[in-house]
Amino acid sequence: MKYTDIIVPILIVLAVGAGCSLAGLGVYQLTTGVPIFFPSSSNSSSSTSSTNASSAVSVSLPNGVGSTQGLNYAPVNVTVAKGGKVTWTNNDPVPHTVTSTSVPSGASSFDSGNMNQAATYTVTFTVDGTYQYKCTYHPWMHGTVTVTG
Ligand SMILES: [Cu+2]
Repeated sequence: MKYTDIIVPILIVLAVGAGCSLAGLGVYQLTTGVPIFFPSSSNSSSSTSSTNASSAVSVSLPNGVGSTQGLNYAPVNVTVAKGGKVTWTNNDPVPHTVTSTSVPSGASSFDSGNMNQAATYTVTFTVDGTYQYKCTYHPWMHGTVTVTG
């Protein structure tokens, strides 16, 4: 048996295999309409959104905050886009509140009332500026929300 008797069939198999792979990619591209050779498009969109303030922010009332003066709302200071919302979740067994103490001119004050464990409270912010709030039960608990126009 000559060398070419072995290598030629192998080359044919490889060529057919490569052709099928390319055809598969081509079908995939036609089906999805996504330019498969430009995966950076998802990166550019995420970096664009990161330069803008978020439209939905979560704040935790962490476990132990009702009995530990070193704890606070987490994160204690947040920024949200105008028209966005902030949701507080009480992850502590102790009841708390989210009660505004200072709001921008023209903005409404807010008060969650009593929040038991696992309770959530959401405020939508339509006026830009800085809001200060506290827990009415625990004087060490106070945070800010900054709303950007
Ligand atoms: Cu509290």
